[in-house]
Order: sequence, then structure tokens, then C-alpha cells
Amino acid sequence: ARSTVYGYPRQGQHRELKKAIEGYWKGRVTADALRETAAGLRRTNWRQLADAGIDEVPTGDFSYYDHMLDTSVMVGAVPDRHRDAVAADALDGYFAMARGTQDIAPLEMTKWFDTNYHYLVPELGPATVFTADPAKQVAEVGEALALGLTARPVLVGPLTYLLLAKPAPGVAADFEPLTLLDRLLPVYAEIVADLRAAGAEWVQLDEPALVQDRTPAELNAAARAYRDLGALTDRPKLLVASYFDRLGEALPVLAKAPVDGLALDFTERAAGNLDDLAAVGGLRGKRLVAGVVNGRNIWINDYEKSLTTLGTLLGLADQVDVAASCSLLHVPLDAAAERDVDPQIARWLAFARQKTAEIVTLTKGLAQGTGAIAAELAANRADLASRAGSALTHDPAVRARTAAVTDADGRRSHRYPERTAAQRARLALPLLPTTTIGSFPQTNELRTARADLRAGRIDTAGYEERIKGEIRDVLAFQESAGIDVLVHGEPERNDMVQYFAEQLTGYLATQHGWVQSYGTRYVRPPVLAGDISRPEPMTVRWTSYAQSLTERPVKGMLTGPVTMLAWSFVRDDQPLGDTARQVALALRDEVNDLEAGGASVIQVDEPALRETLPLRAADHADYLDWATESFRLTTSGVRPDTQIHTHMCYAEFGDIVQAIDDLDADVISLEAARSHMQVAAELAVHGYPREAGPGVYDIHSPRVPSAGEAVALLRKGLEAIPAERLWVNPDCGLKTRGWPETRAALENLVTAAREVRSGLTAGG
Ligand code: THG
Ligand code: ZN
Repeated sequence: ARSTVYGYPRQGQHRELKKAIEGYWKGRVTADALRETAAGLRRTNWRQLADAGIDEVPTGDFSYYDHMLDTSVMVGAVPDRHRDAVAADALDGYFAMARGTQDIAPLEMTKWFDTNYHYLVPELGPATVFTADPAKQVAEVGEALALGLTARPVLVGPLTYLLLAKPAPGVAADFEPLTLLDRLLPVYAEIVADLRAAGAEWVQLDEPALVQDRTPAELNAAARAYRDLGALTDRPKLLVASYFDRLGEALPVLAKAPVDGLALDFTERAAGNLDDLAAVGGLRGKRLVAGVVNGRNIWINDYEKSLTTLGTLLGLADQVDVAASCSLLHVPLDAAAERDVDPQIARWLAFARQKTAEIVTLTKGLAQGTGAIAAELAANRADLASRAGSALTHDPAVRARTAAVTDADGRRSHRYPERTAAQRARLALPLLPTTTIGSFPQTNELRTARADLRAGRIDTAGYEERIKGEIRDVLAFQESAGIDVLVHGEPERNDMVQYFAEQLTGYLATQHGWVQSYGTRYVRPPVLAGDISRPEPMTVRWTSYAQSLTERPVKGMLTGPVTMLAWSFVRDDQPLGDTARQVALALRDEVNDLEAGGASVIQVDEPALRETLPLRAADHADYLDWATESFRLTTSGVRPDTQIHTHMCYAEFGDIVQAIDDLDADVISLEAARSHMQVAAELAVHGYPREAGPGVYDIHSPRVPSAGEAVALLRKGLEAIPAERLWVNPDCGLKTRGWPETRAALENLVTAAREVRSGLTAGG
């Protein structure tokens, strides 16, 4: 048995890669210096893997921005609009595709399956001509071989590449990139041959798209692709990898294909793989790489469980190797860097470096028997027992409360028609009421104040004075602009998840736990480590302060339970629904306290509701059940005349309209400016029965929309949603915008609302 991984965090212990790339963009770092930093990080990673005892290291997983973008370059799929830039300078052209330039739009970015990583979407059309450009892949194999290591290049496979692509601008929307397969395969054939010539015995082709629901035609394409690639004479051994879910119908296809090995996910979410593999009679004559160490969470492995799985697999393939379930890109680098974590909890944590050691230990146990890893097994058993028996993971008060939840707790006391009547009477808002999503510009002064507080340059009282000053400014602006439902602007929040995680018991923050979100942008997801409870109110003080400054309603603002889970590392020792319920009950107390503190409008944001939808349709209902239930549990404790809002962004809502309806929120605001109100139409088709605010100001751009544009969008919205139920708001929070454009855009928005409003009342 051999040990391996498919990829490793790219950024370096101190995010050296981010700093070098952003420095290059600003002209402060030369291209040569950037290349040297990158090469140094690759060497460090490979040495770290080799020193830990990993037998076969991955190459080509490194990226300056994104590995899908690297794949587009590798197969010559550079959009026409970027060709000049790429011809002038390969590196600058690469970054132009990723980020755009003054005049040229970048590639679109979207989520990599259900992870928090984002990739750049290939743009293809009937005119696409693929050409092999294996230089990056070949060079990185050479670098690893020069260190004396066994290197296995990792490439995005041809099916996944095409299935994740979209029609290029100007190409018919129904163009299917998969129709280009026959043109793409010869390019892959050329590249894998070059990699063999460069010294790679094995090449890995990643096909995570095959774990999604696939049509018979797509499965046929997969069979054809691997029959053709397998039939090549001048080729390395091919390992086809899948992860994030079970292969399902694609498993027999790949098992029969004339390739030399398969890498499969054997973590809980892909549990079906084990039975499915047995059902096809195993992988006779093939290598099986078993992803038994979870590459998507930060918890230690259960060695006994993994060894049982590995033992079963020994009977199902010629050779069984051990790996993480997917690239370790999705976890932070090193748990040992977390000095502030309670040592009792630290022993439960495994980041990329610790997971690598686990893989090596399991490989040894598999090859030499459990006697060879007796000490590690005993320590692992003790660590798992400490977690299972901890008061943090089993808080009797939290357990008793979640167990006592009834269906009625997740239902408002009154139905929407009665609620809306009570809310109209209490709020007395005009037709087409105006509001914002919650955050106002996060200025440098605010970030400085937070840094000053952390560094002890100001005390808590001094910090709070600055926050209050900002709240006063934000409210004064909104009143003068004529907005109807105000917000306090969230100046006290660093991040909409972290802010709450820091205040909830059972949640853990990391200091260095960075994970790449996209390009040079990273997040530090907090860890849902134990049972969740709320020691005291989290936001009430700020909302009440804001309300004390104005006669108009001020919205209370919270992050919903589904988004809290989606942007955190979740527990693996209980169902997600149980964790969601605990978070929901803590947030419910906050909602109720906001109401008691005088809030008549409370918004609970769920931007991630669509993001964490499971990859296979068969799993949707179960997810949507607990997701919508936890939202309702959060929001159902209020009086009928308290108005509950929610907000969602960057999503195709089409496939979850029913779930949006099931949230039973009184008002929902959605991203719509860029899709020209298509969202409103989708809601209307579904017969959405409550109030909605499809965004009329695209906050992702510094551009200020004119009042005229907003009027046009509102009129379009009115075609789908009746005036009594239409709200006027931007697309999303204003945190990333500057003050000048925010002021101008919101003033235009109020002007537009007034104009359309007066037209409605005059026209009857
Ligand atoms: N909060 C959290 N998770 C998220 C988002 C969020 N995940 C999905 C989405 N939003 C990701 N979007 C971003 C946007 C900006 C940045 C990261 C992810 C970003 N990061 C800073 C950087 O890398 O320079 C670091 C920020 C920090 O210091 O904390 O700009 O909104 N939880
Ligand atoms: Zn948003």
C-alpha cells in the first residue's frame, strides 16, 4: 500500500502566495520574484509531504489563481477577447482572464461543487479549437522529480472540464460544451504522453463532475473518453479520481474502462461507493486509491473505522492505496499553528498537515497490520473518546432543549394574511417601501478601530464610541435620503459569520486557518466544535441604540442558521440537521430579544441556502427539510406584527423556489439587478404569495445606477409582483462599496421608488 494526496493548500503558512501575487498586481513584486516565491512554496509543500512519509506527491495542483483556469490554458481554450493579452505576456494574460482589465471582462466565477472554493468557468463554442499547452504541468513534474520524489501530475479530467464549461458569449445558450469531447481528447492524449516523457509513471485525471446526476448520454461520453484514452499506446498509467459524493451510475462505467486505477471517496457522504464497488465485483487488475481521510473537514480521522474500510477494499482491488477524499486545498494548512485553541480541543483537530500524517499512519497499518501502529491507534482512540465524552460536545441543557422542539415551534402563530395586516398597521409604510440589505461601507477607519482594539491601542469604551459614531452617521444619511426601513449598518461586524461564531459557546475561531475562496481571497471559517448556546444577546445593544436615534423602523440583522453552517467547518459526529437546530435555537433567542428590545422588523440572512444544496437530486429533500426548518425555528417565536425579512444572493433560485416559500418569511430580498428581474419572474411563476424585493442596484460594481434605470427595473418587477408586495432595495449588502457611490445610488433608488409610487397612486 502506498500513501498519496491529490493536492495541498497553495498559499503557504503566512499566505506568502497571496502577498506575492497582490504585490505583483500593484507593481511592487517582479514576475521573476513571484515565480520564485511560487516555486519555493511548491518545494516546501512537496518536502512537507515527503518528510511526513507520503510515497507519491501530486504535481500541477499549484495555481496562481485557479486550477480550472490553468486547465483552460493547458488546452488552449483562451477566449478571443483575451488572446492579445495572453500573446503579449502569458502571466498578465492569465491574470486578465481571471480578473478582467479596464476594457475586457474576466471569465465568470462560480462555486466548485458544494465547496467554498470558486473556479473560473471555461467559455466554449462550436468554433473552439483546442491546442495542447502542457508547459506548466511538465515543468512541475520536473521540479518534483528534481527533489528525488515520485510525482503524479493531477489534471482536471476532460469530462469534468467540459461539463463545468458554459457557452462563450455570442454562442447559442443551448450549446453543449460536451459536444466538443472528440476535439478535446486528442489534446489530452498529447498532454499525458508529454507527462510520461517528463518522467511521470502515473497521471491522475479528476472527474468530480461524474458524482453528480448524469444523463445516459453523459455516461456514454465518459465511457467513450476513457476507452479512447485507455487505448492509447504511448501513455502513462491513468488514475481516474472522483470525490465529494458517490460515483453511482458512473462507477460501473469507470470500473469497466481500460484505465489503470480509480480513486474514490470513502467518507460518509460517499458511503455508497463501498457497496457499489462490491456490486460490480471490485476492480480486478486495477489500483484503487481509497479516500478515507476526509479532505473537507478539520476533524481527526477514526483510524479503526478507516482500517475496517481499507480491509474490506483489499478484497476488491489488486492494490489499495490510502489518500484524503479530495484535494487538501479545502482545509487550512497546519493545526499546530493554532496556539490559542484549548489543548483539550486541539487534539481533535486535523488540518492538511495532520491529515497527511494520518494517511501515512493508515498506510502503515494497512501494509503491516495494526500492530505496527499500536501507539497511534491507542492515541487516536483516546482523542476520539475525549471528544465523544466532552462537556463541550454534549451540553445537557442544549440537548434537552433541541429534544423538546415541537413542530409548532417552527411555525409562526398566524398565517401570512393576518400577519401582513398586523404589520401594515404597525409599520405604516408607503407603497413600494425602500430599504437596504444591512451592511454599509466598511471604511478604513472602522478596520483601523478594530485593529486598534485588538492591539490595545484603544479600550472597549473607545472602540464602542467609534462604532456608535458610525451608526449615527449611517442613520442620519438614511433619514436624509428618505429610506423607509433603516439599518444600523453593521460597523461592529468583521464578517457576517465570524461575528456570531465569536459570541456563541461551542464555536471556535482559528488564527491561521485560511482556506482559499477564490484567487488571492481567503476565508477563515470558524469551527462548529461543540453544542451551541448563546450566553448573552449578541446584537441587541447596537440595534436598540440605532432605534433610539430615529422614529422610523430599524431592522434587526442576523445571519441565518444554514449560512452559519455553510461558511463554517461543521461537526462530523452528528447529523447536520442537529447542528442547524442548535444554531437555530440560539438565533431564535436573539430574534426574540430583538423583538423585546423594540425591533418591529428583523432580517435573517440566508445567502448560502442554495450553495449547500447536495450534489445529487435524491439528497435535496432531506437537506431542504432541515434547512427550512432551522430557518423557521429561528424566526417563528415572534408576534404576528413583527415583520421577518430574509435575504439571498448570488444564486440561481429556480430550483429552490419551493424552499424559499417554505421559509415563510414575510419579505425576501434577492439579487436581481444583473439578471434584469428574471428572479421576480421566477417567483411569480411559482405564485410566490408574500413580499419580495428583487434588487435594483448591482452593488458588485462601483457604477451608480440612475433613477431612470431603477424605475425601469421596478416597472419590470411590477409585471411579476403586485405593488402591495414589492419592495425597493439594492442587490446585496454595501460593505464592499465606497461611501460616495453608496450615497448617490441610494438617493437614486429613493427617487425611483417615489416616481413609480406616485404613478401608481395617480393611476389608481
Ligand atoms: N463570509 C464568510 N464566508 C464566505 C463569505 C463571507 N464565503 C463565501 C463568500 N462570502 C466568499 N467571498 C469572499 C469575499 C471576500 C473575501 C473572501 C471571500 C476576502 N478575504 C480577505 C482576503 O483574503 O484578503 C480576508 C478577510 C479577512 O481578513 O477576514 O476579501 O462573506 N465567512
Ligand atoms: Zn447578498
